[in-house]
Amino acid sequence: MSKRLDISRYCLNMTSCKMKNSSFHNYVTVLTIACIFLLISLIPSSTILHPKTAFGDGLFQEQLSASFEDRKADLIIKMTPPVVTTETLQKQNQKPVIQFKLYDPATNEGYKHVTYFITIEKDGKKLVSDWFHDHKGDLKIEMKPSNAEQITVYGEPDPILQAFTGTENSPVVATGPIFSEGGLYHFIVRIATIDYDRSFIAEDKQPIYDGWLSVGSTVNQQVSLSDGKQIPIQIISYYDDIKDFNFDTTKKQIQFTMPFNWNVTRLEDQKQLMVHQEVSIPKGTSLASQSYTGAINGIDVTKNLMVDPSNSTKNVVHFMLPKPAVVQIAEEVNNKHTTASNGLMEFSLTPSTNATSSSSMPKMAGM
Ligand SMILES: [Cu+2]
Repeated sequence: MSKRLDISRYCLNMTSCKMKNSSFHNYVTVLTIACIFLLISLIPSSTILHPKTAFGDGLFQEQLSASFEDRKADLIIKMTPPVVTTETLQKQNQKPVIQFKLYDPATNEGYKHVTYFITIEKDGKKLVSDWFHDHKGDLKIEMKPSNAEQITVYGEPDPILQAFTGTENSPVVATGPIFSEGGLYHFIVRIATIDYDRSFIAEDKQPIYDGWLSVGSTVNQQVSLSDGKQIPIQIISYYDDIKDFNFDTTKKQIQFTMPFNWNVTRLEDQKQLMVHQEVSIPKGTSLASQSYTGAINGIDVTKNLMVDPSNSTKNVVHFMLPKPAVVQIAEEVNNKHTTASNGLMEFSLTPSTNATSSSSMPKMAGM
């Protein structure tokens, strides 16, 4: 096993090689979000047996398309397990595995001897930037968050390519301050070889893929109800860390904020944008309800709430805001001139007396 701390010398190539953002990538990304949203809206009428998995996640899989020379190549970036949060990482000692699989979409055949140059960023900061190779074209990197100061990558070094390779039993490992914070992780993947270890694709033709995976940030709070009862509230944010949790006893309103840049141009330029928050409220309490009203910076977002009653002990209320909804809210927030400048998305959630206000999943047999 070898160990390398620094970014390989090849990263010079990376900076000189401009990222290509083809409109096709945009299209696929938008389509992916649309599909996730569609899937969630279809769940009540479908027979999916485990709605929890579809509901509980942030972004855990991306399917990206590109072509090089006259061939098409799709890349799947997939996180296992799909639900990873700061709490499950700590309490269940999760070690999420990120899979990078390159294949021909026409035949579904995987490409072999794939060399990947992978950059992982969070909030624009580069965490990993290195070469990897997998003879079967199915690379797996295990994320092991730790308190170490730097991120280190471990794997078998490929003698020809100076790239990390893994085996079935011992995948490549990235350890250190990676996946230890909640939020979106940005994966930029460039493919350098395909078919044979030494068959390099010309540098200006190497396909580049852009994908995002999210780690949920968990907050646990106790709130005191007016009847004196103390109940636990859990919030999982798949976009950024939660701050300023507050409970307004008289209004029965849960309030919290999240850092957010309201610049509309920035949001429109962002390929992947989905604000997803989950609030778990114990059943059998005065906060439990069939439906809820929600707001973001004072703007009503009740139509973007989904209540999942399938858990026997708690209702899980989801704020699900795809890009068009976020952009629309940002435009309104900016027009008010007051709340955009503090750089916060301010959420509020109140049990509703009007039973039709937010969509609620019907109870499913056996759930
Ligand atoms: Cu190979």
